[in-house]
Amino acid sequence: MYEHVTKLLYSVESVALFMHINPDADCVGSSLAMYKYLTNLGKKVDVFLEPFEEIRDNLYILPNIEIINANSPASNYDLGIALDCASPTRLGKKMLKVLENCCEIKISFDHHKSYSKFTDILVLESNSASTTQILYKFFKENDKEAIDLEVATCLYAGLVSDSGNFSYNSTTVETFEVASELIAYGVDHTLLARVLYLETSYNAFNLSLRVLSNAIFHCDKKLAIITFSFDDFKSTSTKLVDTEGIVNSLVNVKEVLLALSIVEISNNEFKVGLRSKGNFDSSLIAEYFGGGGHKNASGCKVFGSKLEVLDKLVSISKYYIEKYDENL
Ligand SMILES: [Mn+2]
Repeated sequence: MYEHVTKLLYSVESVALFMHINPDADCVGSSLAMYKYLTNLGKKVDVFLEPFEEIRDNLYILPNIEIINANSPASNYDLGIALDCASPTRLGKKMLKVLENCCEIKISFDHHKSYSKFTDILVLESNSASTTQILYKFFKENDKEAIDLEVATCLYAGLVSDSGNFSYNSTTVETFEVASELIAYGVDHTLLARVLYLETSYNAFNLSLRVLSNAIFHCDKKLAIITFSFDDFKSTSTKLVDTEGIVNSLVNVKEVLLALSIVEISNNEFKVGLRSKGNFDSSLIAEYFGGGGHKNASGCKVFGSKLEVLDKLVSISKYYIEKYDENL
């Protein structure tokens, strides 16, 4: 099913891999898995992340993470591959230019429901729990021998984290099949689940105490919201990356259907993370504000004062919650 991409991969010598801004475990996992796999096939591979973008501490558990941005971009690559990037803006301004100007052929591997095409070739499977799930099938069909423990570990990292530890709606029979085949390579799945999905730093724990104690609920507790202000970050010595996962505590409340995390990133600019349960499609709300993602996990940016942003988000969320209740 991937013959055209397979043929292309065999014919190239130099490859540049591109990650998305604010990289998560699926993005880093798919990039490092692709890096090791192609290196095992004898290709020359560079991995790029937009300058000044931060990689979360817990991702340093992944093999070969030090090669990210180890080289500056060369003037010419046979192939450029974007991983887990749903739109060109997700690459960051500088890296989008490198992909556009320095790569002869461009491919994208992605699994986002809302996707805007920006490469010559697109491998998009929106039913896949993670980008790494697609990559595993591709690697297996292409040259199984080049999959080793490091490749399997990076693939599993994306799988466990993007599937919400195999609990989101996107987790399918295929997800479990891929997981079991990866574990057969000797992947330490207990360690990956703990470090990538469950564990938090002491400072991030304090940040969560602060914001969760101020959580607000609407629509008979079906909608829950937490907000992170500059002040919250300052008093707990934390940053944007430390907000990751805190919203899950809210969606885990029995009554909650939709949980929002609203993070102040600059004046009048807020990053919103949405988490939902079951069939409630949070990405519809994210798309309304120009963002996107998956049914149970999505994101967007909303502009305006804190009150305006809250007002807008609450009213759109209420609309979708009422619509969902009507259809039950
Ligand atoms: Mn992903």
